[in-house]
Amino acid sequence: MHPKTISEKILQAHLIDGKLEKGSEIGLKIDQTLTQDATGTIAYLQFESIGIDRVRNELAVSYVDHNTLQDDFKNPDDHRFLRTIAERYGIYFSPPGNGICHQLHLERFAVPGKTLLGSDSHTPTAGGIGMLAIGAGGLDVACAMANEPFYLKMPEITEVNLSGNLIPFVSAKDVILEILRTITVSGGVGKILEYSGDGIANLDVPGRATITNMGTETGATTSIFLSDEITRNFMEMQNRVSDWKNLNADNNAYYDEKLVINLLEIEPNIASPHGPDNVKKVRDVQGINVEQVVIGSCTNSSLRDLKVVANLLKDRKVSKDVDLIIAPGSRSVVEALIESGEYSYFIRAGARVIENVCGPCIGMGYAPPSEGVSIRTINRNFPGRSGTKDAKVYISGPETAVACAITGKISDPRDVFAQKILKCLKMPKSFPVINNFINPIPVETAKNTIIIRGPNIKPLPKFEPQTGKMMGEILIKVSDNISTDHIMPAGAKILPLRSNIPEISKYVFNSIDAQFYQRATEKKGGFIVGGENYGQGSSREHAAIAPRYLGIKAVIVKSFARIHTANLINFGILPLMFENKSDYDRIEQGDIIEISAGIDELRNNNVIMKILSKNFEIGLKHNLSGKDIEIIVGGGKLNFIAERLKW
Ligand code: MIC
Ligand code: SF4
Repeated sequence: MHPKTISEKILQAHLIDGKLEKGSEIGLKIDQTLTQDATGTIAYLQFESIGIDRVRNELAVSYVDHNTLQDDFKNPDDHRFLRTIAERYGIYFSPPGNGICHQLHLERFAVPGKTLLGSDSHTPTAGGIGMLAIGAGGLDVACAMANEPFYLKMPEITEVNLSGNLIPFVSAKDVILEILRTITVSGGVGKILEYSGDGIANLDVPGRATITNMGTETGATTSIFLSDEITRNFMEMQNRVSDWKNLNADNNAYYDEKLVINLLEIEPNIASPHGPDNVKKVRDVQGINVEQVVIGSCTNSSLRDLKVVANLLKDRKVSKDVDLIIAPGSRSVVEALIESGEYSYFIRAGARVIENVCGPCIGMGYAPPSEGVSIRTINRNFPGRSGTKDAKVYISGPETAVACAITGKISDPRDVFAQKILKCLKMPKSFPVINNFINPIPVETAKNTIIIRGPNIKPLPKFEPQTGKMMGEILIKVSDNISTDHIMPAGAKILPLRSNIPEISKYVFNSIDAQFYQRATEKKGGFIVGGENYGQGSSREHAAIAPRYLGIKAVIVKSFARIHTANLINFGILPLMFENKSDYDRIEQGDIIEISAGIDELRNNNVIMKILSKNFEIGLKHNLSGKDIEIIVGGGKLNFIAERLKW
């Protein structure tokens, strides 16, 4: 037996199908699942259509944290649907206001050595505790709840070696921003980032979770830390030390690649508009006027982070030019801050403390002013995501965010605060555990639960197979790093339509091309052309279902992000790539094309695209497994699973 990495140990223990050989397809047993409301409504409709009586995996949790504004019936109807369907099928339910899914999962459920599949791209947050946690589309999570294996290509494993100590006012967020600067938003695609080195001892579990959370922005399949005494202390604080186990890589374990980071060299970092890898040293952009600061999100809303924020705000005032908004990660975090008296430091400083939700991170209110500069401790600053198209959103750690809130300018915290503030930070011995979850009820009672559906919850559309000879127009040609926020925008206006595919489809590509919906409808569908890393960002399967609903047959790009590719496959859209990337320059929006993609062409990976309007042809390729081809040829994964489980 060769020495193993942490990832290999967990993968091996959960392997149902395939071999742990780089690039080959593996099927994994999934222990735990999580959903959040914005992806959950469709995921549970899909689960329901699978037709089993109760969830079959170890633990399934449904969180409500995204769509929490209730300015009409839509969101509360969705919440009620989610509560009743959770009761019906044996799922833990976390009502709105309880907290942000990833923060809560880390506090209450994450277990070292187990697997977690979540319908949210930041599911790898639980990697901070030593869990193999992967983000996926809702349909894949629905299948995992039915105990179906989760399939993926065996990732490469990259060792990220952290050495040395962090300097004061530099924390986990600055570390992951440094990694993003180094490897960019596509540097992690097809990889697991596994952390090692003596520098890990500097990082508590929330800090590790900040790093694994934002590993998602590198495109990585997941990120993971070991489980050690620090993990044990965290779990003890959470009153669930019995879930702890020791987990580490074997000596001399083999990694495909190694990245070395000396923590001592890291300074306060900030990602500038409009991408999480556009990272600069705070010192290099200091002095820019700031109008809004947002502290929170699944990246930086832990007790550790908010204690730092509270103590930096103590006896100070937020600048009159700045709106400071704080969204804590959970009720327990708030309770601990109330118990210690630190909560009042927010209030006295003039901060607006809002509900324990995603809120501003996903544009659910709290949009910045026109052309405003907003400093946020979130993980994504794609254009328009904040709700204000021309806002300039920067991403920083909590220390820098507070420095900016106080001075009204982008400022390095080392210049604003005295070191002694951080030295007097004290973590409580135990965490006030507030369990406001609604627990599963026995199966016999659960069977009688009536699932309540409001008028906004529309049935899932049925899709017919679309392969063979496909003809149509290139409806849009986009550039590199197009995110799912570009394809299917979120925000307070569009998010409430997540359970209504016909309605939400009207907003596909809305932020970059307001005519797209009309064009796609008039032409009865067609094709999308894109550049590198197409579909980066979220797990939202709506970025595939809605284009599919509009008749998109194939997406042809230079390269794809992982979760979006899986979602395209699940909904029967062909994810194709240029054999020769320079062919991207030879085609334009409006070109009429024909693609021959019958089962044989797909199996032989020999797909030809004819540009009929210009009279030339080019070669395309794909990364589809045999099973993916079957799914696409059958019209999508729901049809495939129906066949497999013989409904
Ligand atoms: C995000 O941060 O973009 C979201 C909103 O949490 C998404 C999920 C969604 O679109 O519902 C994600 O990260 O997967
Ligand atoms: Fe919520 Fe933002 Fe985290 Fe997505 S990234 S789960 S919107 S807090």
